[in-house]
Amino acid sequence: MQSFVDVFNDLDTSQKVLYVVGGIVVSIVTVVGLRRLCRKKRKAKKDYPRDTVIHYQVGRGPYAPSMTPFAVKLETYLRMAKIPYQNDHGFQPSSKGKFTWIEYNGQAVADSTLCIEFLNKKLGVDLNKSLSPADRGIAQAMQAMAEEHLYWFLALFRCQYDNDKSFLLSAYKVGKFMFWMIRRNLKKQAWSQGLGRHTEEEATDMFKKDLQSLSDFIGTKKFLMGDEPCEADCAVFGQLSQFYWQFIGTGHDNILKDKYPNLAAYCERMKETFWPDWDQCITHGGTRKATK
Ligand SMILES: N[C@@H](CCC(=O)N[C@@H](CS)C(=O)NCC(=O)O)C(=O)O
Repeated sequence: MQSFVDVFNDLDTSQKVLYVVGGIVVSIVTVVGLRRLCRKKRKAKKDYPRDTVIHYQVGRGPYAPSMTPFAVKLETYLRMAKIPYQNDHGFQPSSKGKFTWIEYNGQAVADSTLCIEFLNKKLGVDLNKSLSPADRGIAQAMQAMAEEHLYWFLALFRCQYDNDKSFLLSAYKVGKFMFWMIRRNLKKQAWSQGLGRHTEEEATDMFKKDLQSLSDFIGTKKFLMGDEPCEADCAVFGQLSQFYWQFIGTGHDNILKDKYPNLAAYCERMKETFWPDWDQCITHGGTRKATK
């Protein structure tokens, strides 16, 4: 019996080209078809009530409501703005490939900041209405530092530095291969962002400078911009929640409590104000006490 290679070799050039092109077309159609099928399956969601935000996020975290600071941010915003919402926990990322995201009356929105902008417009929410234009500017700058700079040190301590990873492995609730993939991806992102190219010592100094700036700026204020919380508090709290409650195994587990007590107090205040059900929103079932 002739093998496929023999049959192929017996063909003339034009037939070979036809075979190869045909093979490529069939492969592309199969891949596209399978992807469409999977997408259709992903869209077959539950029948959610109208006028309720569906917040898609990964599962709860052990000591804070999520391991993802952006999910803590978005959920805190939904609570601060008193918007009805339901969580849908799973590993389905947004159309931009990230967590966290929302759906509102069938409309999907990716990126926590764009979700907030969308809801502000749709529902006429303005959590910054008591701020002057200058204060809005400062709040925006603080949010950008927390999310676009401070966040990367969380990423680096989680994916790059040689710390005890046992907490992370159990907190992510994924297998060892997936854990390796997540960390590898994060490491690549930190490298592209730039902060991942510094030594651990250099990065740790920068990390502490961010915390010091936040600490100096908040001072004795109750919230970021004064007595009343504003939108940027959601983002700042989202990030700080990770350093305060879920920085375990990094060698800086209690950094907020020990070095920046006003930031620790701020985290506690945000938790008390917006998360009365905190203990039901964490998998450990009780607030972590500082360890020495
Ligand atoms: N700017 C985005 C950032 C979201 C983000 O970076 N999420 C991380 C988890 S903390 C993520 O989904 N990473 C997965 C990936 O990048 O593949 C937002 O505000 O939603």
